[in-house]
Amino acid sequence: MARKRALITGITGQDGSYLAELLLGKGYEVHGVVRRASSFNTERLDGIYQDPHVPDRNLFLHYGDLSDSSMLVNLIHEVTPHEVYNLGAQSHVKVSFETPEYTADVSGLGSIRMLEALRAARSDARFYQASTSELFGSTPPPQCETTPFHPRSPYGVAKIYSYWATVNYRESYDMFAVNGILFNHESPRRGETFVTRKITRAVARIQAGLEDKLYMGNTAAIRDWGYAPEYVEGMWRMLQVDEPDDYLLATGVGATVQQFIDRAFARAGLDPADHVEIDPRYFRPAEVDYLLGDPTKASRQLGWTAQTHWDRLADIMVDADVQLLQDQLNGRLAIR
Ligand code: NAP
Ligand code: F7E
Repeated sequence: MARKRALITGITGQDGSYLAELLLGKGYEVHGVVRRASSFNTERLDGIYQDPHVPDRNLFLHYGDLSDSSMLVNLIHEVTPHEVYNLGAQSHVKVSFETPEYTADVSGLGSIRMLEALRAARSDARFYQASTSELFGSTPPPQCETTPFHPRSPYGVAKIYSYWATVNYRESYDMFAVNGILFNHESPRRGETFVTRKITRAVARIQAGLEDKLYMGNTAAIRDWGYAPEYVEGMWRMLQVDEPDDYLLATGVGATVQQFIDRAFARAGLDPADHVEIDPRYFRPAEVDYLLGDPTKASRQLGWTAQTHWDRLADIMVDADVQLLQDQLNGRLAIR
């Protein structure tokens, strides 16, 4: 059988990089959309080129942007993918309050541009939309696939548009289009300004004596944090079933930001009381207080279950950031 081709928007992000590795390992030809930037932005893909077990010759990167519909149309014609994973987004909730229109354009309209490109090409590719627990916003937990939405940020509002666009194209045009409603998932590749990575990176720097203080926003918020490599496996499974449907991925276990802080500092033998301070700059105009997912449907129908909960995740991320910093410091010493 011919090799399957997958197209990933957001391939340079946390999830895109893990998904690319997963699909290459399964023998896919992987195509990714990369934004032009003034400095390298493909760092998370470096492992693919360095790992002899991952066939990088099957990875193809294309310059593009979710705001550029003609580019997306041309790309669909060129790649003729079997599967499309729309992971590209302005994905930072706090930043979305400062860039609401841009966030709506990329994280909202971007999905319609991709769906229209597929429709124009009469493609029968299976389409995955990166939906989010931010859709639930202020609706109390536990949240499942039928829980009403009440987004609390321009990011959540943009993503709700993409959620319904995906449902609508499935119903209107008989497309295999699905939403993965993913709760927070993290890893050593998490962007440095999301809360878990901000904490674990600071822990490493405080332990090394490079910093002394960590300034935080609302540490009472509760999140259901899982491990990103497990979640991309769930995305792939959503496109392998017979009938398209929407699924929620979560661990079913929640913790406060404060609990994550305590665990991360303890892992490095530090006391957070000596280092953590609250800075109102990190508060949001509207907060999502409590997210806790019920992943029963994914467990029953996809055979997917999260293996890593927030406490083990904190350990993994602290260890990785401590190691990363050591490597960087050693490199700097070597250059001198
Ligand atoms: P991420 O690390 O922030 O990656 C976002 C990706 O989107 C990056 O590759 C980024 O490119 C790309 N991108 C940004 N603006 C773009 C544009 N205008 N055109 C094309 N690509 C653009 O996010 P992530 O954590 O991997 O999340 C992947 C997706 O899942 C996102 O859609 C996010 O909203 C959603 N999601 C994430 C979580 C989570 O907890 N991680 C949970 C639910 C849903 P650059 O590298 O050039 O910036
Ligand atoms: O915040 C609180 C903050 O920015 C988590 C994105 O991947 O997951 C992510 O969105 C919580 C919030 O993620 C700081 O107020 C306290 O309550 O790590 P975060 P998020 O907003 O949950 C969802 C599912 C997505 O879809 C998004 O794309 O932590 N918090 N102090 C802080 N957050 C940050 N970033 N920085 C702080 O200093």
